[in-house]
This record gives sequence, structure tokens and C-alpha cells, in this order.
Amino acid sequence: MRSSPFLDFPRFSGRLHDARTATVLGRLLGVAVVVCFGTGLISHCLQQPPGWLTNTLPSRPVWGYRLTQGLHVASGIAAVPLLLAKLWTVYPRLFARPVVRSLRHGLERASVAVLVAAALFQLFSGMLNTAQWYPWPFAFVPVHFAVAQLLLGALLLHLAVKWPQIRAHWGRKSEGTLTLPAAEGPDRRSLLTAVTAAVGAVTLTTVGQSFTPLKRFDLLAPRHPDHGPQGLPVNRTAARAGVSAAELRDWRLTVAGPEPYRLTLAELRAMPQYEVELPIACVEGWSKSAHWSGVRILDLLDRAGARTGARVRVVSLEQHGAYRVMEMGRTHARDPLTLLALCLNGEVLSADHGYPARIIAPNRPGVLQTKWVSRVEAR
Ligand SMILES: Nc1nc2c(c(=O)[nH]1)N[C@H]1C(S)=C(S)[C@@H](COP(=O)(O)O)O[C@H]1N2
Ligand SMILES: [Mo]
Repeated sequence: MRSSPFLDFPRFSGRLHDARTATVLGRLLGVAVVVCFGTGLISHCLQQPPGWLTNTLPSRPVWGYRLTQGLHVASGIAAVPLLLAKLWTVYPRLFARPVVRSLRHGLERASVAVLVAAALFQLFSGMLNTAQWYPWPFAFVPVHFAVAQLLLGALLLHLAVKWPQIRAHWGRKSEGTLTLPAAEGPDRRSLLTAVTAAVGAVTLTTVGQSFTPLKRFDLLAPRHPDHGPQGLPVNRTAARAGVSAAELRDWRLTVAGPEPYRLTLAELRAMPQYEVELPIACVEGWSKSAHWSGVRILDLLDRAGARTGARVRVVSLEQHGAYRVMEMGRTHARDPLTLLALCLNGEVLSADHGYPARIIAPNRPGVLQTKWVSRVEAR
């Protein structure tokens, strides 16, 4: 970096700030962004499906959401060192003068500003969400979804504008826009090795939160899959949800439909019990498989005389909270693995896991695995 004697800003000439380095890092970052965007879209569709999709969302593979959401959070975390490296590589352009050369150039710079702001916001807000920390006045989910679309638009524009440079510097033959002899200055390979090592380190120390074979390396993720009552993490405890022993004393399950009925816990236990092995896959990225047993939702619906095409609405005892009411389409409601679970890992559900009864269904976000269920409605 040298200062021009006439102008008051620095000039950059090293190969770590050249177009070839920007292209190589951009490619890696692009892979992370595409995986993150695609899996985020899947998560959005499973959580808030458009009406026409509700009844056709697949309930298989049972580990589908665990995989896609694990990838969503892992690719977002991996994107952090990649984005920082990419920004560092291109930041000398901040000093380009004149600030705006033409209308086209001005629009191009504005789109890069939007792209950078959206990318930083997505990674920052997503990371804070994994820690369940919301130091902002807006709702996370709709804003994260809206900014993702802004990011995609700005990214496509950026790729279109930079296409000539990307093409020119894609292959190994590109020497970049080197102004120094190759031997001078730090070498691109060292930078890429360092960035790869950083990506590997943040991935290895967090991915065990959902990919349990690596759970002993899970040092940095907010959750450890083994920490929690009955061997399973808890997001919202019964105390925080305001579900008290007094409320549970007279608990009955109400099943609404053409032939509605109510059941005590003893009556539920007297119905045929089924056992399933299914994960809780939290949108925040942690996931853990567990052994559940209880009554099939399809049996409860049949007994209420529900049509086979019926959707289901499930209501929790919890008085407030975003996950008090949950809707389920036909595929999940009729899936024999979808249970109103009474037991977890061979024990009666603990209060924090939703005693006396909770939903456990295959291939669904954790937020929809409603705890403290009091009402099941066929619609
Ligand atoms: N009624 C109710 N059910 C709920 C929640 C809640 O806040 N209220 N949290 C959900 C979330 S975000 C997850 S990840 C799972 C976690 O289940 P667990 O605490 O038994 O592991 O429960 C879900 N069920
Ligand atoms: Mo969750």
C-alpha cells in the first residue's frame, strides 16, 4: 500500500486485492450463499407453507429437515469467514475515485452497497437467532426472509455486472490484474489456505449441534445435543411458557371433528401406543434424535370421524407465545409416524418437553413440534 503524493487516499497493488483472488473467494462464498438460500427457502416453506402446498408437503425422509436446516446454519456460519475475506480483498475499491464515474457505475456501486449490507445483516441476524438473542425491535423470521430476497436480487445484479471479470479470472491461467512481479508480496495460496482453515475450524466446532457424530467437537454452538432433561435440549421451558402444575391438574385432551370427544391422560394411555425414532430439528440449528411413544394422530382423527383429507390444528395449553397454535397438512396428519407423544426415551415426558402430551412428526421444523397439547382439531 502506497500513498500517492497528490491524493489523500491509498493505492493497492498486491495480488491479494486483485480480481483473481476476488473471483476465487467469490466462488466459494457463492456456494455457501446458494446452499444457505436454498435451504432457507425450504425452511420457510415448511414453517409457513402457502395454502396450496400445505397438504402436499412431504413427511419423508424423516430426517429431511434435520439435514436442510443443519446445512442452512452450517453454510451461514461458513459464510462468515468467507465474506470477511472477500470484503478484505475488495475493500480497496472503496477508495476508487471519482466516486461515481457514470450513471451505470453509480448504480453498480449502489448495488454492491446493498449486497454487502444485506449479506452482513443476514449472517449477523442469523447467528444471533441461533443464540436466541433478539436485540432488535422487529420480528426475526419475516425480516430475515425479506432481506434474503433483497440479497438474492443484489447478488444476481452483481454477477451480471461483474460477468466479464468473473469470466476472465475464473481459470487458473488468470494472473489477476497484477502490477507487481509474482514473487513480490504475499501469495494467494496462503490466503486461501488460511480462509479454508478458518471455515473448517468454525464448521468443525459447531456442526456437531445437528450432526451428532461430531458432537464432541461442538464447542462454539449455543446448544449441545446432549445437554437437557431426558437427553434432549429444551428451547422454551414450561416455566417460561407459563405452563404450571395447577393448569395440568385437570388436563383433558379435546379432539374436535364431526364426532368430538375428550380424553383423560389415563384414557390416552389405554389407546394403542406406537414407538418412533424421530429427531427434533430446531430452526436454530441444533438437532437430536430421540425415542418417542404415544398415540397416532391418525387414530385420534379417525375416532373423531374426520375425513382422510382433513387438515389439523393443534393448540397448546400455553397462553401466549408464537408456537401456541400449529397447523398440519394431510400428509403429516395421516403419516403413521406422527404421534401425540406421551413418553420420551422410555420415560414419561418431562414438563419441559411438553408433559402430558406433545406432537412429534417426521420431517418438520422443531417449532411445529407443539408441546403441552390440549386440543386437536380436524378441519
Ligand atoms: N407450545 C410450545 N411448543 C413448542 C415450543 C414452544 O415455545 N411452545 N417450542 C418449539 C421449539 S422452537 C422446539 S425446537 C421444540 C423443542 O422441543 P424440546 O424442548 O422438547 O426439545 O419444541 C417446540 N414446541
Ligand atoms: Mo426450535
